[in-house]
Amino acid sequence: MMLKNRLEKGIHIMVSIAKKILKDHLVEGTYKVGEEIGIRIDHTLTQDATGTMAYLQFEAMGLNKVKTELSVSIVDHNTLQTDFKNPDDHRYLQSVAAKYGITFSRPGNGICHQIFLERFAQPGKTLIGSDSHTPTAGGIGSIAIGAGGLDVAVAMGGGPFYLKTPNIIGVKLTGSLPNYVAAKDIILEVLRRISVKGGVGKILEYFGSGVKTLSVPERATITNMGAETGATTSIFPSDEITKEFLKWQEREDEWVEIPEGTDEDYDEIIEINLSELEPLVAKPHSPGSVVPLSELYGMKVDQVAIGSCTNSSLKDLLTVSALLKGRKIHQNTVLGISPGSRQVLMELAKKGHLAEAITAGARILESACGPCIGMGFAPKTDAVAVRTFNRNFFGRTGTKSAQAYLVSPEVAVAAAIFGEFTDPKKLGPYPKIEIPSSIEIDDSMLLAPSSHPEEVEIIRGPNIAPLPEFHPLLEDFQFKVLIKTEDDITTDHIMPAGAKILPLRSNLPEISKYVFEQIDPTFPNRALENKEKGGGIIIGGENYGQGSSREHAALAPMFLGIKTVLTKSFARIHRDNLVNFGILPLTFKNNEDFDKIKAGDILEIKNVRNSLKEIKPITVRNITQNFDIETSYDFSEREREIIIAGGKLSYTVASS
Ligand code: MIC
Ligand code: SF4
Repeated sequence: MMLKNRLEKGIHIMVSIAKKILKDHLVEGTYKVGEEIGIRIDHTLTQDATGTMAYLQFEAMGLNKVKTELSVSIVDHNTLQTDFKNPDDHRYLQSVAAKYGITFSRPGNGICHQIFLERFAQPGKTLIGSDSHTPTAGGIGSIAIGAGGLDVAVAMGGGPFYLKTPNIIGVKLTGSLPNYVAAKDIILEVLRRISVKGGVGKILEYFGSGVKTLSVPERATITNMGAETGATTSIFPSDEITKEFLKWQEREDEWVEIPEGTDEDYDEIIEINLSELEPLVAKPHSPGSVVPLSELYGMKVDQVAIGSCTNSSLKDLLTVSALLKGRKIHQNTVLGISPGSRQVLMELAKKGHLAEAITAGARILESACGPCIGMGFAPKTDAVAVRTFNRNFFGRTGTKSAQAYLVSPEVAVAAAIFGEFTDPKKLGPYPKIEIPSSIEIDDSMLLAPSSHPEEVEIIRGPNIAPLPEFHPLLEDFQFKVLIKTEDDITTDHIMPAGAKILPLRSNLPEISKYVFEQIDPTFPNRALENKEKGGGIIIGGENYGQGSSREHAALAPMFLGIKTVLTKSFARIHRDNLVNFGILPLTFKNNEDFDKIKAGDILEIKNVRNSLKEIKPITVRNITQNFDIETSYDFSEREREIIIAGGKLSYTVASS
């Protein structure tokens, strides 16, 4: 019986929500923790920075139309438009959407996750998106997972999405948030407890009496930043509050009830009493370096940025305006606000709230990702930058020497007014925020697909370079250790973003010149020199590739001749992206071998295709130092075939 029918019949099934939805969408495999399953995908989401590559890959699959219930393409990352590159990409995306049955959100309409939550997300559905913060839609009760663009392209073509059956962690919320403590502090508390690796292989599912105290956008703040724990996704139940939100968005008919689980439904439980929480801050350069705000009181703040897909809902920005009203920001602090969507921006503008923020000295930035991804509003040298965003990775602001701290909107406003970290209670009694009972819904920036797709021509500007060639895995190869990294290397280290590099996302040869820019700018040239001599290997520590879903962090190294990445452990999406592009992700069996390997060593792997086919161990020989390195892998049969074929595109085209 379909979940919807069961729910309509009012049968309460005592299993976790995530498990219910996953099982309901199961098309391959057996639902058993750790085993690979394939699930049917109802909705897909792309943004422009990963979208161009995803649609080039979709085009290469040779289909006429997407096969999903709903596919949406949103332009929000590359909106600086310092030259032709961004607008060329936008036109390409618009034409692809019109031709292949995809709804297109024009630049200026807002940040993909905020728009998707407002206008599209539905409880009980499955969504994959080519952005790691896709779990934002978990705030409405959908299973929403971030993935590489190629996985999204395959799902648009009707293929299942594969994942390891996750453990379901119940996050039990009790009590209610004190004034000046926000939803952001709940997810910072989760990060404080489980760190940036604690969610790997898990789904965080929220339940308990505290859930009822949180609105959908607040729940979405939590599921959004759950990505920083490495979790597969995060999810909330769908209840009366969800129904109210959907009604507010004039989508009440899309509501289904999904009752919350109980203690018995979870593999593990984390309990958080909201009444005991205090304002928290994630210190540089990790969302997991969480400390109480009070530890930082008195530290001078140079820049405050409010917005991003984590904290720019109407509720957030009404709170910000109410706190700024009648005040002026500190003369040594700059404040930028980027509203999450055009819907939010229009509401603030029409009711005069924007004026309150502008009068206080705020600079209103475009409704887009903007400073979150280093697209403008970079802080000054050595700045302390206080942001309501979800990531503070090294260099991400656009200024290498800046120190970025992640906080709630309330703490951000206090920092902007007083010019230092301080107790937000100094702003006076907590304002009473009235969310208007109805708002204007204007979908005119959403373009429906063409009703005459055969007449639509795909428009490609000079920035759109063709896809590279993919080669099957060789049986034996030798390669050089080109870099050896520390733990927790992020995709921002591997393939940085920002105003200079992000516009090159559709042009692999160009963007690959910036691989490892943040930590070793000599890497691309050294890799290219070595490419013809057999290629290179990257040696990584724990949690290698955490953060973004950007497949360029795999594609660009592949273009530079990287054949293998050998680490202590991987972050989920990056590992999957390596597989998708035919790079062999291996892990050390003994971490002492990590210590022995040196940059510049020549390594060798023999009989690798055969070993993969027969699931035999793969031994890497260090020729330079004359020792063997035992490695591990946990590929499914499908993944082994993909790697051998030289990546998922060759594999998918060959098997369709
Ligand atoms: C991010 O927040 O790091 C990004 C930019 O949104 C990425 C996607 C990308 O790199 O294009 C993400 O979260 O996946
Ligand atoms: Fe955009 Fe930042 Fe959200 Fe990524 S985290 S989608 S860059 S707002």
